[in-house]
Amino acid sequence: TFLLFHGGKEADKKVFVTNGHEENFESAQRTCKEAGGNIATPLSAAENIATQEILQTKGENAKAFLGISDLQVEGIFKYVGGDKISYTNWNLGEPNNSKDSEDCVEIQDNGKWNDIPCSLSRLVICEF
Ligand code: GN1
Ligand code: CA
Ligand code: CA
Repeated sequence: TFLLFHGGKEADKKVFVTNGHEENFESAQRTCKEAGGNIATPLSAAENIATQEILQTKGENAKAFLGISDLQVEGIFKYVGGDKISYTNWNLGEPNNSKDSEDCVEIQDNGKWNDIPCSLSRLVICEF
């Protein structure tokens, strides 16, 4: 599986890399775990930029899930590991829990974050 990932970007001590597939949040999380990594979770501007650079290699309007959700408690965004988030890069007006149904987080190719439904399909970016 690991060989499906190439073209990684480094930041801090992580490598961010995509398999080029679009999957829902649960599936993206599973894919990254199965590859021995984790779904991309930028903890700093440098890590966010590395993630953004992956999107920019995928063409216009690419978006990817991050390892962040408010599935547990509405309005409280946590890392998949369980801690409350520290670094954020929300787009203006986000998170807005649009239609009361947005508990996962996408990063857009401008690097900004937006909460969206977890059932949507987005590019899988993992960190190792
Ligand atoms: C999108 O399409 P609309 O306006 O209902 C977006 C929301 C954003 C909103 C910002 C699935 O919602 O997450 O907050 O734009 N929904 C999706 O205007 O991308
Ligand atoms: Ca929400
Ligand atoms: Ca939103």
